[in-house]
Amino acid sequence: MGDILKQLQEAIIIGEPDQARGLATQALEAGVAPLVAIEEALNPGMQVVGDRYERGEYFIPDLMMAAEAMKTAMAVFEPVLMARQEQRQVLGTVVIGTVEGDIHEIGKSLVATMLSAAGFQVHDLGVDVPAGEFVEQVQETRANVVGLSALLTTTMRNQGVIIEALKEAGLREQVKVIIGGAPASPEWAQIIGADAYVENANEAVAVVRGLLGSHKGGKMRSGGER
Ligand code: B12
Repeated sequence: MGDILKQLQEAIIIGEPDQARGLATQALEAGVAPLVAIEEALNPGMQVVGDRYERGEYFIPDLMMAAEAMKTAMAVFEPVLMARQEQRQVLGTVVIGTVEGDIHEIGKSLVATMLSAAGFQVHDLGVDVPAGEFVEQVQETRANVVGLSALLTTTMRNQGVIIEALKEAGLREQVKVIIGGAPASPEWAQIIGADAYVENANEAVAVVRGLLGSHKGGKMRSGGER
């Protein structure tokens, strides 16, 4: 079992989507829980990829292939995670996306998956999402939480732009805003008026639970609840 996870991690690192799909399937068949596979193979694999890029050993095409391998493996795990979630009560509604101008999706998608697996109803708007679309979706889904991802120093300011747009639309009071991505920080969250900076996908679940729990009346109703 440990072997399969090691091989899966390697398939991410070398950017082999077909191998990643096969190994993810094997892991499930061997009884590995999807969250364990994500935490022990996919995440550390992407970490290695990022480190190699930063050391100049990997280039953009390597990153694209690793991202593709990561996505195919996630596509195997997601239905299983979601099936488990269906049996649970929805804890809240989250609208999440990567801000305008930014196409980094892996971290945002991981956070979305972890939140879904933990029992939140998640609306993932994808990447390069304009402020207006966040506002519309918050209105439409009556979300409790908005998650804003930005990986570039040039796009992180759009996290602040979205918060301003939520204020202008009169929605800021009804949602908690969490931000994440490499250039963000607790200080940045404070500057732009976000409720929290979150460092990684595991922390996201705890932080969102905490933010909603502290909201008046304890657990919040989700917009999607019937
Ligand atoms: C993979 C990658 C890419 C891939 C993205 C593929 C994809 N489909 O997503 C591609 C090749 C497309 C790419 C393109 C570019 N990239 Co790039 N990329 C990366 C890289 C190596 C890894 C990012 C990643 O996926 N990490 C793995 C995930 C799991 O981690 P994560 O994203 O940090 O997410 C975690 C946390 O941050 C947090 N989090 C993230 N988002 C959110 C949101 C919420 C709500 C919460 C709660 C938490 C949270 O939780 C996540 C899970 O634990 C980083 C380097 C790095 N170390 O970050 C550079 C990096 C981000 N890229 C960089 C650059 C410069 C670019 C390009 C401009 C390159 C170019 N010259 O074209 C373009 C920009 C394109 C654009 N307009 O967006 C720079 C940014 C520098 C800066 N300070 O602005 C970095 C830091 C590399 C570097 N050191 O130079 N990139």
